[in-house]
Amino acid sequence: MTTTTAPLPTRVEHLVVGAGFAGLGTAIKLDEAGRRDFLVVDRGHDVGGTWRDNTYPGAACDVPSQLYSFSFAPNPAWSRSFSPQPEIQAYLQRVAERSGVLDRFSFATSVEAAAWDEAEQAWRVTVHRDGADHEVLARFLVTGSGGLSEPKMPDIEGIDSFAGRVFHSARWDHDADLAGKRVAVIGTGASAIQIVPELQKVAGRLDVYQRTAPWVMPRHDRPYLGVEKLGFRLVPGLQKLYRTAIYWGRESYVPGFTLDKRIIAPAQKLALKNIEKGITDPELRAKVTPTFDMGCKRILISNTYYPALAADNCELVTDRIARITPTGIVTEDGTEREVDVLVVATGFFTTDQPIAHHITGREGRTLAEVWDQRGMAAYKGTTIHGFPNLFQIVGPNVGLGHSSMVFMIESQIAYVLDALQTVDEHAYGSVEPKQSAQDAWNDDLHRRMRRTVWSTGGCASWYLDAHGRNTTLWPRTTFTFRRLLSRFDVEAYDVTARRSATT
Ligand code: N01
Repeated sequence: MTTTTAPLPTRVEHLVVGAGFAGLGTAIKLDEAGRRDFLVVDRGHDVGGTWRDNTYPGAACDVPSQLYSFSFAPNPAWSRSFSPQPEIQAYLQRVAERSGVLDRFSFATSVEAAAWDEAEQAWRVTVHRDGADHEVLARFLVTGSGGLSEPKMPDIEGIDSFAGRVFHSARWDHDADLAGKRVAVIGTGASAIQIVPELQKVAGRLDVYQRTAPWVMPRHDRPYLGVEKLGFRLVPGLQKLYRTAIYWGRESYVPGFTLDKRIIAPAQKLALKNIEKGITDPELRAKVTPTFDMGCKRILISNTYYPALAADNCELVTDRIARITPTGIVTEDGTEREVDVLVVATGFFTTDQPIAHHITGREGRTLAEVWDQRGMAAYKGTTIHGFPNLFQIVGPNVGLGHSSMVFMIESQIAYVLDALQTVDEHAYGSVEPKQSAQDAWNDDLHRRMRRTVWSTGGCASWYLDAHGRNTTLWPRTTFTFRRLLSRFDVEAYDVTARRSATT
């Protein structure tokens, strides 16, 4: 437990929202650059972000461990090729403690509002802590609050009337007694397929409510051998080598994969084999066979999901849910299945980011209002026209379906640091991307997007917004992203001169 609660200043140079990979990485790099006047706020009680919040049984990363760490803080302690959640959380706690930045972290602190103050050339931010609001004036606002941080409960009739325990996968109720109980899981996404095999082992009966069958590939996970772990510890270059090899392996096929059905077909065959291996019943096999192109939704990996569904105490329910009663779930065919505990693994608010409702830009409109009209959009996924001195880590179209977000986050942090240095060198008061630069960036993105499996694959996914536009994923390689963000391109920005040096 790393909790510290810094005093809340009235003025600060940089205010960072969130203490996950994005916020923690930003704090460390600000500190390293000598920009020590920062405050990181997080509504939780520890660092870790999504890895702090998702503590459900079976929670693990589906990206190889070697990629899932900061490049500047390699982790020779990974126990296996795909790390379980407690290891990632412990890693982030260790990095935070060793980096010496925690004295500027304020936990249990939520951002209520942030409004651009033109006269001050700063963000007037209202944060809530210890039952009271505090105002902090910050020249730069960096949000690292994450695209998968706000759980989405399903809008199912009667859910509030359920008399047993009900909770979202990202807010696991560890006091819920599941042993021998009748448990239901709604959803079959990345979270659910990790939860189901664990619940199947302990529940008396388990009903899994599937709306859309996902593609599930085999999970090539294994514990690291003693000799590998020793190698990681003694030869830092070895870990780098693993990391680079995995990167290149992934990056070399991904752009083609998203565009070319001939490349998708062999992968689908592998996944169909995974079904055959895990399930013998032809009826169940048919139910779990996806009806859209692989990649259209996030590709899942598991060796235990299908065998769990095939177990005697498990039922895969594919009839649509009609309503929830105090005692169970009624499907559209009229069947009611009684249940003691209801686990809702229905995902997150992704294209309607809650933080966007709290940030008010130069023209007095919130980010949510601007995005509501035009769709979620930023320049280089990081800066937004109308919102000076605001930097979003993991902003629009920065997400990945295939590789490590940590690489993307580090690319953005480097861009932000370069921007801050440019601002200092030229004594700018504010920087804000030109509308034309932002539009050109997004036009290009969405032109590329039209040909990808995310648009043509025949599915509805959380990658798409209400207008059917993919505003969450990056459609090119991660290396291209890094190259495009390798320098703060001030020519794409409107700048103002600094009026006062008081903030
Ligand atoms: O959420 P999801 P998730 N009635 O949105 C169903 C990351 N992640 O928490 O497909 C019935 O993917 C919905 O059905 P459908 C990863 O990026 C990473 O599982 O929309 N069902 C779907 O099956 C991932 O993509 C790891 O038809 C309803 C499910 O609920 C992201 O988090 C691990 C419903 C939601 O799936 C989100 O994954 C876990 C309704 N009303 C998660 N509403 C790693 O390993 C929704 N569903 C790194």
